[in-house]
Parts: sequence; structure tokens; C-alpha cells
Amino acid sequence: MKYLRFICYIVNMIPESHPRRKSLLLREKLIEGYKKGLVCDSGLIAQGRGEAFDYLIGERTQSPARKAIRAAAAALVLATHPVISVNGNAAALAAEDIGKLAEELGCAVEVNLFYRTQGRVERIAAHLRKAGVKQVLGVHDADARIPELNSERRKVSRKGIYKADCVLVPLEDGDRCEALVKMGKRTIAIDLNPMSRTARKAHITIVDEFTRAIPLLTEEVRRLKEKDAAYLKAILKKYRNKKVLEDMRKLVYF
Ligand code: PTJ
Repeated sequence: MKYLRFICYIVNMIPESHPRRKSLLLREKLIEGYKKGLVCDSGLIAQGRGEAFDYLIGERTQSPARKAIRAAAAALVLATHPVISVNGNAAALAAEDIGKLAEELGCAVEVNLFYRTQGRVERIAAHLRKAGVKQVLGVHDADARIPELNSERRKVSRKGIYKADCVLVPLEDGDRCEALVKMGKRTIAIDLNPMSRTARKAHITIVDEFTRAIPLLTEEVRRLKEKDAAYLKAILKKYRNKKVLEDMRKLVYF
């Protein structure tokens, strides 16, 4: 309660008219997640890096990102076994919206951490469940391993990421993204840095701020669920990730 009052105090300190209010409020969400033990120390630094790129792209969803969102939705709807991978930052920023996307897709959410500790995995899982996520994997069932990956991110659930044919990986590290691609999984990244290894290795890269991208992706999934497989495959056939990244990079190099 005391902490909630403190958050309200901070939120009120940022004037409604502040041009970067949304970004500053997101920062507060991350700090709140950090204090609750969901976000790791490096997660705060990662958010700062993201903020810098977001600033350069005008803090709004640009048209190349919209193309990527459409392709990502098509890929997720077409998938037999899609999974949403969630780390500390993603859970702190948008647990409810992750739940809505999972609901729309009828898929599981798997906790997968770079700085994995069992305590943090359990706290994140509880936070996701409280926000409405129905199927949370990766807590006591991370018994399979991603081949050729040495980080803690290699620990995955046999029923989740290991079996998935399509994985959504927000705020990822490049190594695992590459390893998932090597395993033959269609990999979708959400990463504000269009030059990162993750962005370049993924099949589809949404260069947008995570909390902006997720509701747009959910909306697109809802629309595309009405379409047949041929329509969805045509979207994917036309999609060029390299071109999307190039167009996003042009926006960053102002
Ligand atoms: O919770 P853990 O233990 O799995 O650790 C998570 C972090 C984020 C610390 C870990 O995955 C990490 O070190 O990530 P990196 O290598 O710093 O990469 C994070 C990437 O996400 C960077 O390219 C940022 O630009 C980008 N990013 C940061 N915040 C956002 C973002 N992209 C979209 N939306 C954001 N809010």
C-alpha cells in the first residue's frame, strides 16, 4: 500500500503535458517491476537502450513496423503450436496485454530468462497469472534444452518453446534467437534496435516499443483469424524482413 502511494506520487510528478510522459511512465513500470523482483538489474539498462531508439523513431509505430506486425500475426495464426516467450522486462511492462494476445491465439506463455533464478521465474509466473495469463510454462518444467546454446535461456519446456513451430521473442538476446531459427522455428522478434543481432536473425522483426506493438499485434491476429490459410501464406510470401529493417534503419539515421 505504501509502495502504491509512492507510485501514485511519482506518476503525479510527471505533468500530463510532458511531451515524453508515456516514456517516463513506462520507465516507472520497469522500476516497479525491478522492486518487485521481476526485472533484473540489466533489465533497467536494456530499457534505457530501447528508449534511445524509440526516441529516434519518434516514439510511435512506424509503417515498416506495421508491415512486420501484419506478417507476425499471419505467422502466429498459421502456426500449429505458437508460444510467447516472456522475460522480466516483458512481464513488468505488459503482462495483461500478453495475456490478451495469448488468449486470442489460444497459446501458452513461457517464462524464459537470460539471468535465470528460480525465484524470479516463479515471481514472473505469478505476476502473469494474476494479470490473466492462463497457461504459464517454464517454471517447473524447463526440462528440455535448446541445442548449441550456453546461456540459461537454453532451458525450455518440452511442451512449450521446445515443441513450438513459431515463437514470439520480445527483448531478446541474439544467441537464442539464432538458435531457435536453427531449430527450424519461425521466430518473431520485437526489438527497438533494428541493428541488433536478434533483429537481423529473426524471420520477422517488429521494430517498435513492446507495449505499443503487443495490442496492435493482438488486433491484427483477431482480424487475420477470419482469413483462410492461402491469404495468410500470401502475406508471408510477400514479406521481406531485410527491407523492413533497412526502412527502419533509415528512420534511425536521421
Ligand atoms: O529478464 P532476463 O533475465 O531475461 O533479462 C532480460 C534482458 C532485457 C536484460 C536481456 O534480455 C538483455 O540483456 O537484453 P539486451 O541484450 O539488453 O537486449 C534488449 C533489446 O531490447 C535491446 O536491443 C533494446 O533496444 C530492446 N528494448 C529494450 N526495451 C524495449 C526494447 N524493445 C522493445 N520495447 C522495449 N520496451
